[in-house]
Amino acid sequence: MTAKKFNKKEFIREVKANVKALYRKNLEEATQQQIFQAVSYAVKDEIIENWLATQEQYEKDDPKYVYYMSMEFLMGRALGNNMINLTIYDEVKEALEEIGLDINVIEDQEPDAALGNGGLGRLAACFLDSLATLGYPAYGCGIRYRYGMFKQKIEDGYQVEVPDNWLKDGNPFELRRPEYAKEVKFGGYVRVEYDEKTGRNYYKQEGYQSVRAVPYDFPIVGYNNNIVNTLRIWDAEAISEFQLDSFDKGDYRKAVEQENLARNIVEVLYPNDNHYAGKELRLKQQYFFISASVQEAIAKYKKNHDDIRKFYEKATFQLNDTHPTVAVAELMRILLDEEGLTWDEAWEVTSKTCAYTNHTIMAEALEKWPIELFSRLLPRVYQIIEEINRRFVAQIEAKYPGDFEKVRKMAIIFDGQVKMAHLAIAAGYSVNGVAQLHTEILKHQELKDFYEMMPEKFNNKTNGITQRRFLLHGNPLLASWITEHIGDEWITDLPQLSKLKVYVDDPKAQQEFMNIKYQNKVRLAKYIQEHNGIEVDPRSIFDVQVKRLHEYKRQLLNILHVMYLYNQIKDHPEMDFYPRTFIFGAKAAAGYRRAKLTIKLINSVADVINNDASIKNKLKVVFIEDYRVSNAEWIFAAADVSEQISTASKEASGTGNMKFMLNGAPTLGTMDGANVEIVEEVGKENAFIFGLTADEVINYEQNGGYHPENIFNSDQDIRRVLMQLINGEYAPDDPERFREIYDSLLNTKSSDRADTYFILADFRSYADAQKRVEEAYRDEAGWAKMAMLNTACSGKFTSDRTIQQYVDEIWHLQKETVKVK
Ligand code: GPQ
Repeated sequence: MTAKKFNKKEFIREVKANVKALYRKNLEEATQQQIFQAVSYAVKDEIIENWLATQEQYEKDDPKYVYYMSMEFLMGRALGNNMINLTIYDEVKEALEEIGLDINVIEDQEPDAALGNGGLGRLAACFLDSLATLGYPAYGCGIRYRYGMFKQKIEDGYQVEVPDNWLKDGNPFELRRPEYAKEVKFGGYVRVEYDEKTGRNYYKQEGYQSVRAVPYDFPIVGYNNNIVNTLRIWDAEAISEFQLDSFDKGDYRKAVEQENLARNIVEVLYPNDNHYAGKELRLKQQYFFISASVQEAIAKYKKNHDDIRKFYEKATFQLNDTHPTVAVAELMRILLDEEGLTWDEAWEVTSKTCAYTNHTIMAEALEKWPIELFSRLLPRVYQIIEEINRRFVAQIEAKYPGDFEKVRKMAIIFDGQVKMAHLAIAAGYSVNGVAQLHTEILKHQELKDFYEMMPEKFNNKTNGITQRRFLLHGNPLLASWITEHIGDEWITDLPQLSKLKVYVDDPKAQQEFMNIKYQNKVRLAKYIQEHNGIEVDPRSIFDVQVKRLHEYKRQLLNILHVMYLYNQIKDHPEMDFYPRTFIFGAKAAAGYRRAKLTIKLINSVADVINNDASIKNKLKVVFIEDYRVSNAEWIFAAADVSEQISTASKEASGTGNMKFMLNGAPTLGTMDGANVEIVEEVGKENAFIFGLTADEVINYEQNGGYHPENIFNSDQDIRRVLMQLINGEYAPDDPERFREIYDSLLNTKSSDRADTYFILADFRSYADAQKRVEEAYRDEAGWAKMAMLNTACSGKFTSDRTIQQYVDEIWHLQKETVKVK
């Protein structure tokens, strides 16, 4: 299983040749960006043989593939990761040094492939890495957005969104594959023809508009195993006029409309996380990439199989949340209208092919499309969903005779809406949540009726992360230290990290471990100085909350607590207080007003505190601009404390929590999502747990009885902090600026319950937990042990384990091996 030998001389020669061929320049004249391109093409050359060999091997073995269908793949940078997985990172580093180049600077030229919002998109990227590393045949199927997740600038404390023109310098790793282009049709109407001979109705979409879907392939390099899978993302091009039906030829207006459709459809990623906005263009995006991907999966199957009724033996579709659920109906459409199967035959194939992952219980994330919009845009697909619904409702009625409530709650089409989750559950053979607690809540609360009707479909797959990116690449010092102590098998077998447990009481090992943490803090401090102009002390506790900005994730609880600490220090200047740096990183959806105001609040508090010389640098607050995969790798490596403080029951899993743990940062968190399992692995004494439990939260939500105003009235510290939101303490120029946040916590006049996310309920126990963090940190040996135990116990949270469970319990794929020639 060893990769091809790396030839340094040859590599340098190629980099130089690439600079010439691409830019007609010698190395000395080239910019760092140009050198990045040249190096990337040289690395791509190392990949291409394996890519070919893998696809040949698959062709020969005719395995079953998983098609991971996702609106988002948050890949981050490719160059560093590809070098890591090819196991040529150190060699390339040396080669570049030889010609006077710094690999870090070269890597830093690459824009992140930010084709995703947050956890859901990054999970998809980690899964692709694990699939290739474990040797499972897989395609990632998605959209090649021209503009990915916006870049975040902070101006006067406010978030400003800047377009992410990630393709402007060209993308060295992608491969355009026009030979696999597909036509995707929108709108028009359905004509039904009865065929006397077969006695069947035939359905034809007419008067439609179409776009040409053109795939771009990205190599997904497995770790040290010669396997290269493919991420296939679709671009939209206009159908050129000579391809138009003779009927449409010369229809100028239609030609222009089709061109606009093509231009708009892949223009931009919707920047919403855990939130459904119901935009027509979003549904177009969904159908666009799904239709193209399903067509391609079928075409691939038919190349060497005759019986389409056995399609599911060679392909399975994993639907990453409900966003790709239209795949169910599109597969039915092709099987019925193009392959000529009967309904029952088509349904058998579809329901053995599709599986669904749920990633949230947040009500505002549930996708429900108005039937008017849906049927206008996808007339034939809508007809098919109506029929799926008719049959499903009949099943419900058969099982629960006379119980109309069941139909009301479970139907796929109801109240003028198509409910995508219901479609995914009714049609799929598997429904999974992403952490134990989350799956239990699905089974017994959110999807209770579905679980009662079809319990066999439900299962849990606790999320995971790839250690190749988030330790081996992101934290090279710790990675080397671990390898020195326990060997390098952890790179593909993360539970090996438990072997580190014998070192947790060893003073020398403790010191080395904490020294590495310190160096990573220095690296981050430099980054913060360069990007934020704020000086932070690497000896202070780095207390970090990085994730999307959302009310349920409660960045507000964190910053209110910082305001409280500041009050304490001001009141008691002599108080013994261990210096703390509170680090935030978060993008808010462009249209999420309250989230954006929270960013302003964090920056306003930072301004006051960071500029108050009287507190002698005991407190610093930093908001890292443009939090994304590439800077995340450095942030996790440098963290002392991992803030995972969502309202219990609301965070389906979390995956950032796992990246912190892997890098030796204990969790300060609620018993929510995968935090529960983190505590299970590392022990309660090696985490800082606080707050209401999921059951308590759900009980309040269902039965009432929560009164934040009572807390406000009885706790003077809390009252004071809240008053500071409206007395101009942090907004002298506009004391009303943060009124909305204040009102959200106390005012029941607003439509929803005051303090929807139980911030006041959890404030005291959060502050107590923070106190425990401080005490624990003062005990150097104790802290080192705790940090090391977090790394040592993080083995469960590799995405390799998650993927193996998907393979064993859902997909049933066979492992492939590829030899190099
Ligand atoms: N998640 Cl529905 C997202 O990142 N975006 C979404 O739109 C939805 C879910 C997250 C979820 O909030 C986290 O708890 C999970 O860890 C993550 O998906 C991956 O499952």
